[in-house]
Amino acid sequence: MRSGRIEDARMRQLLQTYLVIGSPNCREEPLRVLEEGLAGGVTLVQFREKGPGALTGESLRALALQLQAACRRRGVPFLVNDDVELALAINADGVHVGQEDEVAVRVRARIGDRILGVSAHTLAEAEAAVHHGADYLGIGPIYPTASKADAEAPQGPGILRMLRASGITLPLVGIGGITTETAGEVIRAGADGVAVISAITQAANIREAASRFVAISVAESS
Ligand code: 3NM
Repeated sequence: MRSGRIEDARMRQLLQTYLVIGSPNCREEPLRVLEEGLAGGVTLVQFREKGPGALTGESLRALALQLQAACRRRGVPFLVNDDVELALAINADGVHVGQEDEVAVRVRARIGDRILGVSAHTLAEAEAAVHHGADYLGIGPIYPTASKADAEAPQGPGILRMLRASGITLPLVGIGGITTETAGEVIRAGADGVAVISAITQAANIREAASRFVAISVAESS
C-alpha cells in the first residue's frame, strides 16, 4: 500500500494512456476488452459503469472486482468513477468525480491518500479542484463524443493551453472524442496524456489501438 499522496511525476506517467471502461461501452465481454487494452499497454484504468444497460447492485460490484483483478495482475492502478462507496468497498486505487458528483473536498476526506481525479471544464472549476485536493484533472470534452449523453460542448485542445497559460500545473488528462489521429495535439496543447473510451473499447483490434495510443503518448511526452 502506498503511503502519502501520489507524486505528480508518477501521476503524469499514469495518465499517458488512460482507459475508461464500463459494460455499455463494450461490444464483447468487458473483461476481455480490458485485458486486450492492458496487453496493449494502457497505464491507468477507470471503471465507469454509466449509460444504457449499466449494471447495478451485486452485478456492478462483481464486474468491478473482476476488472480490478485484471488490472492488479498487470500492476495498473484501477479507479472507480463517481461511486465512492464502491471504491472503498473494493479498496480501489482511487476515485474520479465530475462536477455534479460528490464535491471533491468531501471525497478527499473519505478516500485518504488514494488517487483523486476531478473533471473540470473551466479555469474556475480547475482552480477549485486543485484547492480541494485533486491529484489530476480530466479536461473535456476536447472533441465531440458519443460516449457521454450529458457531455458539454466540445472545447478543442485550446482549453488545455488556456489552463496551462493560467498557471494550472497539476497533471491534466484530455478526454472526449480523442483518437490516435488527435492524441498528439492534445498532449502538445498541455495534457500529460489522453483518456479514451470508444477509440479503444470499440476498436476492431483493441490491443493494437491501445498500443498505438501508448506509442503516441510516449513520443509526445519525451
Ligand atoms: N467524460 P470517448 S467526455 C467520460 O468531458 C467522459 O468530462 C467527458 O469517451 C468529459 O473517448 C467522456 O468515447 C466520454 O469520446 C469519452
